Amino acid sequence: MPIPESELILNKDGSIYHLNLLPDHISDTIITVGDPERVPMVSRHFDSIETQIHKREFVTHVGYYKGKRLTVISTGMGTDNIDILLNELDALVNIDFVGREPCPHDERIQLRIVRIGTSGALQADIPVGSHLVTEHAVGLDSLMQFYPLVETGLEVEVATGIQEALQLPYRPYCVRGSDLLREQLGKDMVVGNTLTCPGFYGPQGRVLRLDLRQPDLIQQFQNFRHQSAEGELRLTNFEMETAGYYALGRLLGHEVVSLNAIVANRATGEFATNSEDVINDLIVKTLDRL
Ligand code: R1P
Ligand code: URA
Repeated sequence: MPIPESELILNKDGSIYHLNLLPDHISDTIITVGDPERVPMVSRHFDSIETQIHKREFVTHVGYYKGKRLTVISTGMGTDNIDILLNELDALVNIDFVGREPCPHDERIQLRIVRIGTSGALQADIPVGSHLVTEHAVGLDSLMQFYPLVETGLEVEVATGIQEALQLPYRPYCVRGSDLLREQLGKDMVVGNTLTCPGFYGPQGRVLRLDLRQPDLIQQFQNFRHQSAEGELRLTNFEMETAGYYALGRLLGHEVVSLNAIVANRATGEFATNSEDVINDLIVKTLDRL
């Protein structure tokens, strides 16, 4: 059965609905950033740029870096955008737009997707200015209420422990990312466990004019520990997308890694005065390791 026009939505030129891209536009390795203005911060390092396309918050540049074809796309903020990004990127490589059918299993393409984003540290020993690669991601957002994610025993234990510690009415989800990409790109970085929050203020314990339901939310995040045969697991940092990437990457069969420029530390109360430099250093390091 072909996928209906209301589900696989194509623009008049045959491009996919939100990303505005055709299958030929993208490379197998894709760098993603939240802020559209960060796309040229990546592509200015390219030797040449062959394609520039944008729609809404999704700005895409495709080009060559030291002879390697790379794509950089901005996503905006939040896992709802990551749902669009991952489904549409996957459709570009694994769905035949003419026949409107998924490609046969043995012809599926595995993308390498590298998030370069900013993040706040939860622990005092992770300084502002450091680079952190995510091992486990924990999602406090609702995206995985809608997909049959399969989690390992350890992942379920961690997510259940966080539900109990925070007294949440639902169980978060927990996903360990690609070991291969983490080892390739994250060498010399802090290896951490990232909490993905459905917001920047209340869900990250920030108080401006609104009180929180749980005034000690940050302490709960900081104090959480899970002991297992693999050792002690703590939450190191938070942001707003990584768990969505890791979960959808597992479901769709793509390799995904999240690299975080630590621009805030919620234990010490610091915010980086040189956040652009911290991000740029992470971009350059990543490009050279891909
Ligand atoms: C909040 O300021 C935004 O910054 C972080 C969060 O995940 C959220 O998207 O990531 P980016 O720098 O990639 O946007
Ligand atoms: N991004 C976030 O989501 N939180 C922070 O504290 C910093 C960057």
